[in-house]
Amino acid sequence: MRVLVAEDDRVSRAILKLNLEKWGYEVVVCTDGLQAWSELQKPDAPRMAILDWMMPGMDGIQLCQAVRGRSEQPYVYILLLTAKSLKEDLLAGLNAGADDYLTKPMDPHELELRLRAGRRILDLQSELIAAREDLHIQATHDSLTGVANRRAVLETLESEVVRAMRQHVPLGLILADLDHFKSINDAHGHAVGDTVLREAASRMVAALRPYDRLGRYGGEEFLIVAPGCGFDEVISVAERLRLALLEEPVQTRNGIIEISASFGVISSTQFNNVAPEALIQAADEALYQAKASGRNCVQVAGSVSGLAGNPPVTTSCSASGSASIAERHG
Ligand code: GH3
Ligand code: MG
Repeated sequence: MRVLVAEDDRVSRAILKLNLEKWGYEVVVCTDGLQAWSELQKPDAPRMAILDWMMPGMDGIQLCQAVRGRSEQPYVYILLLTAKSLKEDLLAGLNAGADDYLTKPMDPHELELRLRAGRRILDLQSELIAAREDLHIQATHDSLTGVANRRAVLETLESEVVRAMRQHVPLGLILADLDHFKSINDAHGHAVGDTVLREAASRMVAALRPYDRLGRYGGEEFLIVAPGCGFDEVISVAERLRLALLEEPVQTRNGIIEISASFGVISSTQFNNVAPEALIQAADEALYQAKASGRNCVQVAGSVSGLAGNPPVTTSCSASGSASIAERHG
């Protein structure tokens, strides 16, 4: 573990450094408060700091206050070191944000034990943060495919609809459903079906831009929110996804399996002030039409209340592709 030492007295600084290195710490030495503040602002700053109270530039109390005044930074465990021993001084130090306090002349053994206690607190805090992040991932991601889950992608849709309306930029929405997926499960078993689902999700994510969001909407159905996509762009994104699934069969433990999907798409350029639910419904109806027109194709939504009124459009339907998929999966 790295420890920052801020101490203007040369002898005390040398003793501290020597002891800390003996106990296995990597030491970042600073000779005044300003230098310490600059070190503590670096992205990989030490998470433990031993600060002398009286220093030129910025004193230990000011440093404590500056560190605690930051938000969204990893917690820094601060131990104040001072010749002051009055109770008011101790309280002022703790009030400024110090975690612990040691009076000079310091007892090296006591410092070692206090630093150990500080490390326990930092370790606990890291575990808590990791557990919280883990819970957040579980709550927002689909455990099978690793993509956003239904709730998370719907939240993205809601916020992107608001943003699109406020900034007067288009927003694309795509509903994708794997074709004849049930027959893959029936022919090869559920585990192979899971492999296909994972691969399909991963190929679609790879074919999207970083700021598009794909989520698992249902069993073998995916919802894609594509910010900035007008009518033509959302069709071409869906077409890219369609080809990403089609271009190569999926490798499974039961051999290779060819897959395809059908797509219902809608763009905000087609509507005025329409609720996310209405958009999904329109994309869902388009998806239904894509299935009805032979699958393995992209269908644009044509009728939703509030739509500016583009006629239904079927694009890139691959009749031969869908026929062969239909044959393969019965
Ligand atoms: P269509 O082309 O009309 O969409 O036909 P389909 O067979 O894809 O659709 P259908 O709704 O008949 O079947 C979907 C299947 O997806 C049924 C369900 O058991 C399966 N499924 C849903 N979730 C999972 C999952 O997590 N893993 C696996 N292996 N299968 C799943
Ligand atoms: Mg399906």
